[in-house]
Amino acid sequence: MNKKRTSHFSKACKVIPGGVNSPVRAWKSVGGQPVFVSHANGSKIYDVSGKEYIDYVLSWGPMILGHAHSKVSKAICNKAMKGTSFGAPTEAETQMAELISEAIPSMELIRLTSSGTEATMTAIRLARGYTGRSLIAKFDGCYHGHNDSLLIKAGSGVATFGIPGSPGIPAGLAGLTLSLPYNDVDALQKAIETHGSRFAAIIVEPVAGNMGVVPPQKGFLNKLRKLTAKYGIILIFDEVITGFRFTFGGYQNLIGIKPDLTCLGKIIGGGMPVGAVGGAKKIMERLAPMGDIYQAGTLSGNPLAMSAGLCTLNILKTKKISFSFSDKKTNQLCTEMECLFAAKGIAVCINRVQSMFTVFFQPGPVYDLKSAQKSDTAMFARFFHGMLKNGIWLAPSQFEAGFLSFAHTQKDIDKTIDACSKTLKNL
Ligand code: KE4
Repeated sequence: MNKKRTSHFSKACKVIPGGVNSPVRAWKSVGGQPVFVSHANGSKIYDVSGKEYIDYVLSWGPMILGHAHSKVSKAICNKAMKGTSFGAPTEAETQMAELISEAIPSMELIRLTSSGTEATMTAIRLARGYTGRSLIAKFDGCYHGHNDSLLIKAGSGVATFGIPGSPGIPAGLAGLTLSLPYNDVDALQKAIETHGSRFAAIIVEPVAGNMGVVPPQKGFLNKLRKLTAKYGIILIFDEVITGFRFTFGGYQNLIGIKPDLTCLGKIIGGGMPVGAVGGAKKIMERLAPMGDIYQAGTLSGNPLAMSAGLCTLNILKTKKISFSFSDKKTNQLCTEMECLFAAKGIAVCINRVQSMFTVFFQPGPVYDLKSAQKSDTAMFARFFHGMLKNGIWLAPSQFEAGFLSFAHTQKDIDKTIDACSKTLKNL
């Protein structure tokens, strides 16, 4: 183990719980000590010993243009010279809201926050306040940030409501959330017909990324939209990952489904802290100070986050036609990895949606949390460490998504395939 690495981690553990500021960074599910990063550029990330890796985590999605994009970094620096936060309205926030609303028309009014968690927390409070109802539903394996109402363990079946997914969450609150199997239209139908008009909202990742990549099956989201509309239930699309990942807009643009509220994050901040909740005017105008449902944030719409985000979105806007560019690379990467695994007789199921993918260590198919959990996580961990050794930085968990950026080159793909071939030799 690299000495520098261990000293960084042991030092961190003395003053930060688990040595990290977000649990997944601690590598608990793959073992070993986490690598400390010194810097990154384009598709590459460098650890404190100077080792270079091709990065497929991209800070969990935001870095779609690649790290330290010259225009984005310059935008942040220029803005920083003029002050970093004012706690007063700025034009950039209006420009951001206009750009998002232009790209995602269902977001008629938008409130900016500093994280995806705040965005989904606000969406849930807004839905409850607007409908006057308390129950909400989510889907097993979908993650929406660490809000008390959404960090719950599914009860068994569609009748039993959730239990706290973490100590510190009152059972009474968890008991207001029902968690259903993703892609299970029958369970959804049954739950809504049983509780229908008691639900304030149903929140969904339109493409799930937090159990590994699990695309929506045909008809699932349409059914969800139909049933929620029928019972006056607020449909919330959590597009924190998918927003501006597949197109200049949301996944909703590609499938033609209009949710009532949408949550964004990650890409719209260009690597700076950001979140956004937006939707139908009649709902959003209930937010203070226009309405009576309270929500706030010292750094919401922060000038640096706006400059990084606006720069990123404006560049993506010009790339509109070539989003498929990174999709082609993802397809090539996944197809060639599939061939390598098959040649070794190792069963994998690679789920992908355009530029996001997950290699599940199992024959598949993987279409919900239960099926995802059949994966051989020990084998994944060995693959993770093997690829790391061969200069490839994958997400340190079987149940996360891998991402490509516009900075990933053909050479990166070729090197990754080569690294995969080397890794499989010793798997
Ligand atoms: P943040 O509060 O971390 O900005 O966003 C929460 C969130 C909301 N919705 C979705 C669909 C998300 O994926 C996330 C956060 N994603 C995780 C990784 N899958 C962030 C990584 C981490 O927790 O460190």
